Amino acid sequence: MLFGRKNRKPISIPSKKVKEWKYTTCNYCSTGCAIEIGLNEDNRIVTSRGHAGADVNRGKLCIKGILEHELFESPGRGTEPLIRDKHYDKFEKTTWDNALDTTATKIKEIQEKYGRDAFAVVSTGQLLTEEFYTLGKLTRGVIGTNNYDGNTTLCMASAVSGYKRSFGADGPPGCYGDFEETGCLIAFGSNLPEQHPVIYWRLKEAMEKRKFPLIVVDPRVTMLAQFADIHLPITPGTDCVLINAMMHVIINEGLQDQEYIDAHTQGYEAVKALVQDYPPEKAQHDCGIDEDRIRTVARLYAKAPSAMSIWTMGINQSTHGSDGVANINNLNLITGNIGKPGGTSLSITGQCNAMGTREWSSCSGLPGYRALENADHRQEIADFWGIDPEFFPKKRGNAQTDIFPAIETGEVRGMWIVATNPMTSMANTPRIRKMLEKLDFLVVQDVYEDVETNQYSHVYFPASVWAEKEGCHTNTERRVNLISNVLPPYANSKPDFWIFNQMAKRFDNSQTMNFPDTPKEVFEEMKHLSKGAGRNLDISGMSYEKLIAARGIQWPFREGDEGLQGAPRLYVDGKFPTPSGKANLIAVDFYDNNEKPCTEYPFWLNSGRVVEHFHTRTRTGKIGNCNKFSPTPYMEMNPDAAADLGIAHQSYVRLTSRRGDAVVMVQLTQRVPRNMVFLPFHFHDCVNRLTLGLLDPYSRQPAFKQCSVRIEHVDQDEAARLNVERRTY
Ligand SMILES: Nc1nc2c(c(=O)[nH]1)N[C@H]1C(S)=C(S)[C@@H](COP(=O)(O)OP(=O)(O)OC[C@H]3O[C@@H](n4cnc5c(=O)[nH]c(N)nc54)[C@H](O)[C@@H]3O)O[C@H]1N2
Ligand SMILES: Nc1nc2c(c(=O)[nH]1)N[C@H]1C(S)=C(S)[C@@H](COP(=O)(O)OP(=O)(O)OC[C@H]3O[C@@H](n4cnc5c(=O)[nH]c(N)nc54)[C@H](O)[C@@H]3O)O[C@H]1N2
Ligand code: SF4
Ligand SMILES: [Mo]
Repeated sequence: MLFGRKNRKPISIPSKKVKEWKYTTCNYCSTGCAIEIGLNEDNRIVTSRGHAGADVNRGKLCIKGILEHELFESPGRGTEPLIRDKHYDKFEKTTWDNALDTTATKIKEIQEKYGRDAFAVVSTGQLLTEEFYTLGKLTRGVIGTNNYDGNTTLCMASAVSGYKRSFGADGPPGCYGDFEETGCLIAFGSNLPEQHPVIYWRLKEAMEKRKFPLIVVDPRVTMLAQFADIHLPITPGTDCVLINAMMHVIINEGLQDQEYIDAHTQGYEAVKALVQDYPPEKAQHDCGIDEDRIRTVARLYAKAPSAMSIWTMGINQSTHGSDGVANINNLNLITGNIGKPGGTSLSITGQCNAMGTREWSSCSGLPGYRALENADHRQEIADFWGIDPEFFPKKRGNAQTDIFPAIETGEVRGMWIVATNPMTSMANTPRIRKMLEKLDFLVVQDVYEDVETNQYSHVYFPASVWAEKEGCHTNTERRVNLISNVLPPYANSKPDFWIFNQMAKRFDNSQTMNFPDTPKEVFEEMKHLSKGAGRNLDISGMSYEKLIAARGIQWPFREGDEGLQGAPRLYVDGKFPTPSGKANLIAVDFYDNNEKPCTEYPFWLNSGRVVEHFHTRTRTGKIGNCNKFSPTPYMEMNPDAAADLGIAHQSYVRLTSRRGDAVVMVQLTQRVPRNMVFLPFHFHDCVNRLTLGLLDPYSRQPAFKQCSVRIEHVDQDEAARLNVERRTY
């Protein structure tokens, strides 16, 4: 047989017959990849590709993005509004008018009887920014409840709170371009290759061009840890101890940037005094990293010409989440690594538009990072919306994790859940189930009617998804990008924007207000509200046309700014939006309040994600080429621990915690230490039946990653049957 070029048949890729490519942005994670969707001559979607001209992804997409166009016609999509009188009755199809009228009437009834805050609105990080702004106007300005928050409390709340405490304002100060400039990078509790694959690709490319040390702090040997120069397998929940010990070394060896500290920060003496209690030889016993490692890493970081930290849920989802973020900021401030190329504190955001909701939804305040606590801000927004400022509460209300327990106490009687699935995603779901059952009225607005939370609703609003709508997202590096409307809404689903506008019409006090008909007009309102001297969140120079031309623009981008390039970094001049203009160094002491392994529950329960699935699998569970990689609830377990207990690879076991139990399949792997199991949280009736979810005192974010469980044998046949039965798709 002959080999070689001459005799090789060329591979021919069948043409997809794309007639037109339509521009949009990915709707899963916060990386913010620009996508082109290919339509054939019948206007049907045949393929997708990463946009080669987009700075974020430069032609790349991950498995979720490349298959995202299969969502539009995936099983379980809501086709018509549904209604039922009582729980467990069968849902009946109804008209939009009836669904909206019934909901508006119920909201009014509950508010009249029990007070305005008795009706809660729980939102998400997955709508378009114009939709967030409109929902905020509706909730704050029309319905008027202070029980208004979103799933970002499960996700980014600690980052927001930490940024505000350190710098005086929210907003990640760095950008992906910092990878090209940095001299050292620490990643705390962030598994980029699986959770932000295209950010990881940017990092990897930068490291290939110019080698710099990558240090990964994670109790698991994640994919990122496998690529790291140094992996610090930290004891769960103790990152603050590690950082304090690093600062101890830096300060005691005189490696701090005293000039930067003196010119741009306040509170240094308190931090310096506190970290004296954290010598590495003592800290090692709490954080599980040996003292010499701590010293090596501290010196490496402080001596690098520039150094940066990134983090995700390993930090945020902790009882020390906000403190962890403040402490990462401390580390960067004392080494002069804020606002300079390659020197930054870059929180990697979670959901595609978790930034958009922080900026514009009014969940935690008023639009454009304004605060309910500030009388001038209340007046300004009330004047702009045309309402009485006294209608606004004078301080922020409950976070999502406090709204749900307020159902138990009878303070919250009705709820509108938009684009989130708390029956799977909140901690201790047996308790959440009881809360949902107790509500007098629940309306669920979701793309899928088979979403678990919908089992407890009285009314269901079928929402349109992703590119069936038009509007913006903001990604991890503050880049605003456009989702263009590629397809009409599926069946009789409606864009969330339309639903909010229709609901507003049903309340009297919207009569004097303006609810524009198109997202583009809303964008103009937001631009107007973003203008102002000294405001970083300024988008007044942007337009939909410019966003497409630039494939996304970072804020601030002010009216009159030349070109199409926003600001890559914040705080470059060392001025911070605090009263003194200086950043706050905050002494962060550690206290140990987690549920920890004990004789009865000897394993740490850690949870997180895998690359092929997104969250509660309402979307990726329906895409065959995503779901096939992990269709079954499973856990990672260390082979030595399994041998001790006589547990075989791919067998089923029961996990039990103080809250509940779950049956999962075992995957033996050295990724987890002997005293830990790791569960992807994507599956219903699984990890969150077990979790405790203690709350961070500042951010109210749950510690999803730290509690304890025991492992028991189960009947394999019964478990297999159960596993098949509970697989809804
Ligand atoms: N494929 C995919 N990508 C996603 C998502 C998805 O569902 N699927 N979701 C998006 C969203 S909303 C988010 S928030 C992000 C989350 O992105 P990541 O935070 O990167 O993902 P997780 O797997 O939740 O957690 C990351 C790591 O935290 C570690 N960890 C646990 N406890 C600790 C601790 O005490 N300290 C430290 N340092 N680390 C700890 C875990 O071992 C885990 O490896 O991903 C986004 N991207
Ligand atoms: N144990 C454990 N639990 C966790 C975590 C963990 O790491 N461990 N992570 C937490 C984190 S970081 C997060 S972000 C949460 C996520 O938790 P959820 O927000 O509950 O998860 P999703 O599955 O993304 O739910 C979003 C819902 O919105 C719907 N949807 C999508 N697009 C649209 C739209 O345009 N309009 C409407 N109306 N609906 C839409 C989807 O179908 C889906 O049902 O989970 C948290 N829970
Ligand atoms: S990396 Fe994130 S934004 Fe990019 S294609 Fe994947 S899921 Fe979408
Ligand atoms: Mo998240």
